[in-house]
Amino acid sequence: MKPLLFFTLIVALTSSLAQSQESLQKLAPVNFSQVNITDPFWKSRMTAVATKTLDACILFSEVKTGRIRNFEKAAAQNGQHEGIYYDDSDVYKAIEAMAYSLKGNPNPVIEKKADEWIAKIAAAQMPDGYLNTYYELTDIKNRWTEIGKHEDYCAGHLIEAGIAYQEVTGKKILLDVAIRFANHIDSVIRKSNRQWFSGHQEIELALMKLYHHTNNRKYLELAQWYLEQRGKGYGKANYFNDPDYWQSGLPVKEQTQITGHAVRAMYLYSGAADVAAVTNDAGYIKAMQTIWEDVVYRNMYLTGGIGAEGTTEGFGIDYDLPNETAYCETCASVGMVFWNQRMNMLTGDAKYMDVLERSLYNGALDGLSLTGDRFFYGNPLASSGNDQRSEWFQTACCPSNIARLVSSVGNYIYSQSPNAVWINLYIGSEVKLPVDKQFLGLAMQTGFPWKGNTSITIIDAPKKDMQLRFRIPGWLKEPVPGGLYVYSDSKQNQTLQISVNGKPITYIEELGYAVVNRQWKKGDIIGLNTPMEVRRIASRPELKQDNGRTALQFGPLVYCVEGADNNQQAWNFILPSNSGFTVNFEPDLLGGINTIAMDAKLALPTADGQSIQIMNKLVKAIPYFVWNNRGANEMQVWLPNSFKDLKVNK
Ligand code: FUB
Ligand code: ZN
Repeated sequence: MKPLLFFTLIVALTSSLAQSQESLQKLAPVNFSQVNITDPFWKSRMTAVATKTLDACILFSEVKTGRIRNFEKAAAQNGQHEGIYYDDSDVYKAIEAMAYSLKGNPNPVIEKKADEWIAKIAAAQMPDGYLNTYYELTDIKNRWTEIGKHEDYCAGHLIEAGIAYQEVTGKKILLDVAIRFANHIDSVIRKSNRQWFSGHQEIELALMKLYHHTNNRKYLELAQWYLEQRGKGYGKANYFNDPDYWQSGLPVKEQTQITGHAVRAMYLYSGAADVAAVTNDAGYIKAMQTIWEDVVYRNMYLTGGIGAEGTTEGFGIDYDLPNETAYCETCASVGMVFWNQRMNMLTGDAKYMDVLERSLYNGALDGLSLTGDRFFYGNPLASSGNDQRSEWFQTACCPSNIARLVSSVGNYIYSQSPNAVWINLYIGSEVKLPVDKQFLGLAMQTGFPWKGNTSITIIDAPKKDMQLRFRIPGWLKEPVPGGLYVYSDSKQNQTLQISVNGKPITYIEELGYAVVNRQWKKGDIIGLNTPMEVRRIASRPELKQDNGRTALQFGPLVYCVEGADNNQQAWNFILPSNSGFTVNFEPDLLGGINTIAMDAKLALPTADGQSIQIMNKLVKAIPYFVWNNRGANEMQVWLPNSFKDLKVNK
């Protein structure tokens, strides 16, 4: 990390902490650039992004589609727009992912490519700061006339990319472009008080990043303005002209239910949380707590995926969560990570991190192949063998979104409050954090997600008492808060065990965190044991699609059965209630995973096809996120308990 960058981060963190003392926000984030990831599980995903996903984004942005050509043409003010009106956003998200990736995987070729793109983007910006290749190449007179056309969404992604690229490389050209565009929006849209809001949310959270980055209140006010424009009846939503589709049926503070397009909702509530954290507006927090319960208690898949409906790419009706047709867009799980982190920072409650971890390891990671160059857009929980990750999509929001999430996973591990450092996710890493003009340095090593043993070594310690707060993973006692899914086995719930220098210690528990307060010493070793075992899960009776079925979880990972491990079939057996499980670490399978072997009963047609024969069979389950890395084949997460619920794939 460059010394200047480090200094800037410390100042930024200290000022955000100072602000948090008088604000409703309990915790300040620890930025990914302060965290050195050493974790084998995450490093291999980050390497896949650095070596393959970014190449795919480059290939498809500048060779196989016209995304980069659009910027060149806009700069030349000549040529036809190629693709869809929101395609600029994919380029910005790819640059953001490149920036994060460059931090851990410096690569002059990637950096040169990003610089080249940035020069083209800058050249395409209009003198008044406007930048959108779709309108620049169609009819510029039509700009800012259709709320649904994603101009502010693209601007938001530009802002995020500009900040990320400057933070990592120190280069400011893209950020300056973004600031000019933000100023344009502020003067043209907000100042004229147009009947306008963001048809696809994103700019709100981006403006809040810009506010923190520049300390210019104008961007906070603009973000707040965008939030307050909702629920006033402006614009016509794409689907059934229903304003709930884009979360504008009611003002944000009056919303109580999750509605509509899932990614839009996640980005909206992330932006609202950011604004509330600064303005202390409890109205937003209250609304979001209610909406969050509506998501997690009634509308979330076990994988942390959201959005059951393909038509609207969004939420359906409560408890209606079909598995095979589950939409569960990768971007929506990425959005769950964003929103839940913010809710955690506002409240200091670990339940949000529990959900974040579920969406991250299951719903989001499933979007990326192990090789890094194939992607799921939707992430169903059952497949009859017709699903396959793609190289790219016509609407290609997901590849660069999962790339930026994976390469910035360091954002979610630690957070800080005055006199406390919070350990939220168990991911091998090193960090050095300012604590009252001194430092706390930590080095974490962990077996997650395969083993529940973690050890944290104190590398630097301030000369005073301070708290470490360790998240007690919620899955030790329940799969999810709110009871949509429950453990259905008779195993005793476990808890986090902590030792310091080999001696077990007691701790107090606050909102799902184990709080340990002491004067830490350099060389102290904290041992954390989060017992992992196979747990059977059932759903609430209202969730009809999972009735009579069981899902399996081991630690933070949801499991599935895939045909590739089971004679190409995953729908032809039942899991009796008395089956035992054996967990095996298989180093050579799918990059090294824990598999679960279980006694199941197969239903096979007899040779004459007239009846069904029952056979005992050892069935193997694998973590859900690694399925479909061996071609298209059958898969299911929810396994039938009895033959009455068996649905054989035809
Ligand atoms: O509209 C931009 C992105 O494309 C959305 O976030 C995704 O759901 C996809 O529709
Ligand atoms: Zn997407």
